[in-house]
Amino acid sequence: MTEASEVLAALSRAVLEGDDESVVGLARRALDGGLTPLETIEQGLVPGIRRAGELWEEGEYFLPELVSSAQAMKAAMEVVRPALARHGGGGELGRVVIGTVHGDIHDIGKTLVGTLLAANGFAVSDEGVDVPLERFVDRARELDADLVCASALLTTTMAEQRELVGALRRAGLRARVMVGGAPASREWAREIGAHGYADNAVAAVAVARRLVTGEA
Ligand code: B12
Repeated sequence: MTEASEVLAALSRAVLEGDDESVVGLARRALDGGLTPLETIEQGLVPGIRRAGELWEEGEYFLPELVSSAQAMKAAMEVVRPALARHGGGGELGRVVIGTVHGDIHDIGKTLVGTLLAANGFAVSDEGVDVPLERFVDRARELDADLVCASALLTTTMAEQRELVGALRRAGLRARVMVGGAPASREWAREIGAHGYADNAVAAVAVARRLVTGEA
């Protein structure tokens, strides 16, 4: 095994085991060793947290273990995020409001999407988790947002994405809507009248760019 694949495997394991002490050192080692922040996240951290979710679904993990894995993932993200955000930009591509919908506290994917959008030239206002519809609408109005991004990780909260499309339309705002999160899909986005969907943060940047520039 190469040093890179070793450190990525160790990162996945540390997230899976909820080892938030080793995970921080390993994340630094990955970056110092030349892995990009995205490689570190997508090939190291994400497989670990996804596996934790599978074990939870299979009844092997209980909620405390899932919470520990999420904490380890977040600790590592704190190390990787500054490197990811470094490129920055002046927000010249457009103004984005992003949040996780009401009733939902999953924030790892949403924060990753927001960070990558900011790193690629969007001015991003991250409203956090459990964001009520009115807050999305108010912020979109205040900022004259080009794009509103809504994350939902639960089948029970994804309906909020539909409500959001309607609420923004009723408010007469011009902002386009992009949705995402594990239960969402292209078909779902089409069904609820959202303008865009992406299943990962890199694709989200490409879709956002297309939505605000109007390019195909
Ligand atoms: C970590 C985790 C938690 C952590 C969250 C910690 C945190 N601060 O975020 C904790 C332990 C707190 C948690 C709690 C719960 N969870 Co949970 N959780 C997960 C888990 C394992 C991983 C999610 C994650 O962070 N993935 C890593 C990130 C990087 O990926 P992502 O979120 O999918 O995001 C990517 C894409 O989806 C996309 N994306 C995300 N958002 C957006 C937005 C836009 C606009 C776009 C374009 C793209 C996009 O880009 C991201 C980056 O590539 C998932 C399993 C899974 N496979 O998703 C379950 C999962 C989502 N949880 C689940 C459940 C049931 C719960 C609880 C209800 C459990 C309980 N009984 O209390 C609670 C819900 C509490 C609430 N009200 O929200 C279920 C949902 C089942 C369902 N179909 O509804 C899942 C699927 C687990 C499972 N397999 O059953 N959870």
